[in-house]
Amino acid sequence: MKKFIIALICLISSYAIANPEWINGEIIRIDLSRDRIVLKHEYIPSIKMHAMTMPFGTTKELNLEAYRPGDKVRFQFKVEDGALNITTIEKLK
Ligand SMILES: [Cu+2]
Repeated sequence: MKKFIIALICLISSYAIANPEWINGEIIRIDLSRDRIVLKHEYIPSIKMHAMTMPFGTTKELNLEAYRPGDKVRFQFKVEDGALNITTIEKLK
C-alpha cells in the first residue's frame, strides 16, 4: 500500500511538471506587431499571482489573428527572464 501511494505521488508530480496549469482569462488587447497580448487573468496558483490585467509575451505560432478583445480564453504560460510568455491558448465556449 505504501509503495502504491509513493508511486501515485510520483505520477501526480510528474504530471504537474509535464502539464502546466490552465489559467482562464479575457483578452483585453492584442498587439501582433510586438508579439504581446494584454489579458485579464484569474489567480495563478503556481506563482501566487492574484487576478489582474497585464501583458504577456506571445509568438506567431499562437495565431492570435483569430482572437478579438473580449474573447474568453484559457492559456498556459512559462516564465522567461521575469516575463510571462504564453505557450498555449484556446477560446472557451
Ligand atoms: Cu498577473
